[in-house]
Amino acid sequence: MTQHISLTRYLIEQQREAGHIPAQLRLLLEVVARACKRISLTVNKGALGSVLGSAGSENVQGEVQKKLDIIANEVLIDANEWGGHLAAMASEEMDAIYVVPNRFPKGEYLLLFDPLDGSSNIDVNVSIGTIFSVLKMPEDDRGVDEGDFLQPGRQQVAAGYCIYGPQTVLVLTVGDGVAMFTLDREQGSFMLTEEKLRIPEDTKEFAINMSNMRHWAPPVRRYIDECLQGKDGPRGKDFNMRWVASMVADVHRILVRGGIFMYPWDKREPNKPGKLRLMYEANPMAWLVEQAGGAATNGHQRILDIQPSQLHERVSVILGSKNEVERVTSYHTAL
Ligand code: P6P
Repeated sequence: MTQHISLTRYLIEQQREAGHIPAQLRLLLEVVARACKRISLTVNKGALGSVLGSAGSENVQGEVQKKLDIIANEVLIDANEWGGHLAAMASEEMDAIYVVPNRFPKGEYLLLFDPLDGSSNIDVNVSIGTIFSVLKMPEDDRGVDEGDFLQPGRQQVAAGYCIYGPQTVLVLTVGDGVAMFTLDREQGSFMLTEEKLRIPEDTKEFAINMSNMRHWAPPVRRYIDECLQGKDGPRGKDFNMRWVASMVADVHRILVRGGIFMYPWDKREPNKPGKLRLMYEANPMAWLVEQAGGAATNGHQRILDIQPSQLHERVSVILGSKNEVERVTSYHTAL
């Protein structure tokens, strides 16, 4: 039987041997993983835990909050605020940043998260997940403010997600490739089940919400039309389509077997660059995908090079198999 090492041992080896992560970052990632375990247990209760349904409130995005959105957010705040490795946190569910209270020591990292992405799927028992991103505090002696978070995604020091599906799987990069850890509920530990993941550079599978087709810009329309023409069309092969409407689930599939995920700008809300958020959805997913040999752009530039101007800003997302992402991007830049 294959021996699986624990997340703890993997992180200690990343710290000790690969020199990729300092002790404070290792401790932070252990705490985030423990928080994800708690969220997984709560999500798995479903209707038995009276955690389903709407919370009767809206988040900063003007979206109806589910009870589990708020619970997951509180679990992450409570788990991370006292450890001494963070200066502040930012969440999709909170308008302003959360500065670590003065009663706790402050550290040198910033943690950003979407505590429960895909929450429209919670009540129908479809996979959802927590997405997280870690940045370093800029070197200066002034206090922490929102501006400290506004760093391009290439500055991330760790990124990952935890998918709550048939298995609970933590997917992580610290800049040394992508590793997957499956939760062993008997031990209560995340165990390494995949590492050095590679996304195939080509694919026959695309993920996009087809109901928005009439609203897309021409380059996206051209790409999907060509896929739909199949082997008799310019691509010379048939394509399959998947859309879970849970970014964590769609990206996990792409990390495991390839594909292209697109949530592009569309003319429904032309002033918004896209639906997904740059800082705590697109950036962590883009780094994971690039670390696995894929690509991630907004149609015009590498997502990880985008200089943020607002904490909750949105972005058009095209990510996955490298050759497909480059094709879609070339259709945009050819205009
Ligand atoms: P639509 C979930 O609400 C989310 O933010 C992503 O996880 C997902 O990819 C997207 O929105 C789904 O959006 O418009 O298809 O419901």
